[in-house]
This record gives sequence, structure tokens and C-alpha cells, in this order.
Amino acid sequence: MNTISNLLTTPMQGTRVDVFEQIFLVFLGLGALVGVIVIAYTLYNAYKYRDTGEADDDEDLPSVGELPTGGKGGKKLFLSFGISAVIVISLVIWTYAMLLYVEDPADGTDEQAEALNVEVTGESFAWFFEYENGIESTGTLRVPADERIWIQVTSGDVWHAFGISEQRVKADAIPGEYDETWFEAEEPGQYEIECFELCGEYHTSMVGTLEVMEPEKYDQWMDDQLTMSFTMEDQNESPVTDGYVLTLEHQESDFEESYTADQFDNGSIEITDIEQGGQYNVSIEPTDGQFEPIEEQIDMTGPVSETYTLELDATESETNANETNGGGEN
Ligand SMILES: [Cu+2]
Repeated sequence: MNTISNLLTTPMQGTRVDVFEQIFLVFLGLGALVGVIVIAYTLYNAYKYRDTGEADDDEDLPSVGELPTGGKGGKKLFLSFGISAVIVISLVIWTYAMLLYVEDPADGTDEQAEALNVEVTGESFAWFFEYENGIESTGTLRVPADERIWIQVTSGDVWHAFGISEQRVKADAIPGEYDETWFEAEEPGQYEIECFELCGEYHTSMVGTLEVMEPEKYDQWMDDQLTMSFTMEDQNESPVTDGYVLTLEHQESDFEESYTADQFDNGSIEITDIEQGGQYNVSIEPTDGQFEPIEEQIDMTGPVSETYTLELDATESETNANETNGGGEN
């Protein structure tokens, strides 16, 4: 009883694994206790009222056909029913509170908005993950350890069910709907993701991996995903080191940066200060009119590596040639 009152008064916390383990242990402990008491009391009475072969002159001895009145004017009966009722009602309330916590541990706070949110899509027969920053991954969900992760689960075709048994996670994946749940993995490592809804021929192979990483390693991985590499080449595939400026503009945020040719290393640049995936406009402008400008759109869902061929502008180079010639003549 003491354990239950403690559990009732302490604020809810912990992972799903903790919660379900606590519920299991409390039910196991109380069930075992009640079992021991009932069996011990039965054995005690069986021994006490055993047939000794001698007639007993105990007045309390019930006779055949007599209804039991309950010992001591019904006190025993009242007490046992009373205690049982208290135990059962406490268990119901406590379990219900625990399950409410599992349903919504954020409890109206904006904790969820600040947490790591990942959209999970099941589509025959694989799992696809999209982070809030637009980075995508197929088959493997990478998350930092010791952090609450919220997932919004949906399906691209038929009904599936997303589940990670070791993290006590399960959510329906239904087209057009989002089923939201959360988990918090304490131990770095790999855990199996399975589909728990018979969805077709390759249902059993619809598996994935939850990779729980040390937070620093996760940050490093995410930084690597948010990296763009650009290389400028001429028609002969030799690096171009001069005469252009590259502008990178994010369509959904105010990120806009320009990189001049001298910021490139032998015609290549690696841009690592990007914080958002998604749609980017890339434009490469010649600084002295030597090349054709390039306009491109990039949908960043992971590390980007692009090579652009800078074509000599035919008209410009002719003009340049004429100008140079003209200059020479003068
Ligand atoms: Cu499935």
C-alpha cells in the first residue's frame, strides 16, 4: 500500500519502458501477495479444522446446511471486502493515471514543440522518416539517446502499424491520418522496427532499424546531413577557380549566402552552416561575364553534392576577344 501511495503522489516521469515495467511489477507484486495470503489462509484453516477422529464440542462448529454468518458478527467479511475494494480502486486510478501520462507526457506544455519530431511514413514495404528540418532517411531512424522523440505516423498506401517492441512503441499507419506517439531511448544501440499490420506479400520484410546514438554523435550525423558541396568545372572537367559567385537561398527561411570564387578551394566548396533542409535556389553568376549564368533548384533531404559545368559564354567571349584585339591595335 505504501508503494502505491508513493507512486500516486510522486510526479509522473520516465520512459514508456519504465511506465509499463512499473505497471507490470505492481500487478505482479500485489497478485503474488494476494495469492500467498489466500493460499496460506486456506492451508491454515484446512489444518486447523482437520478431522482428528475425535468429536469436537466447539459450539461454533457449523452444522450441515447452516449459512455462514461471517466471523465476529461479519467484521471479517467487511474487513476483507473493504481492503480488497481499496486495493482494486487504487490500482484502477493509478494505472489510469499512468496510461494518461503515456498518452500525453507533455500535458499541455510546449515541450513537444521543442522536442525532436519525426514524421514516419509506412509504404509497402518500407519505413520512411522525415525530420522537421527536412532531412529524410529510409529504413533507419536515427535519434539521440535520453531525449523524448515524438513521431507522427502515417501511411502512403495501405494500413500498416509502426512498432518498436523494445521501446514499447506502436502506432497505426493509416493513409490520410496521423497517429502520434513518443518514446525515449536510454541506451544507445540498434532496435528493430517492425510492421504490426498484415499489409501484403512482403509484410514480414517490412522492417527497419532504430539507431539510438550518443547525443554528440547524433548532432555530428545531423550536421553531415546538412552539408552542401559544390564543384565548378569547365568543359574539360578541370576545376574553375575564378570568375563566379554562387548564391544559396532557402525558399522557406531567410537564409541567403553568397560565396565568391576565392572562398572555393580549387573550384570546390563545402558549406556546413546550413540548418534547414528543403528547397534551395542556387544561382551561379559570372563576375566578369565569362560564363553562362546557372539557375537551379535543389531539394535538400540529405547531404548535397553538385558539380556544375561552367560553359563559356559564346557571345561574351567573342566580345572579350574583340575588345582585347581592339585594345591591342590601339
Ligand atoms: Cu506493413
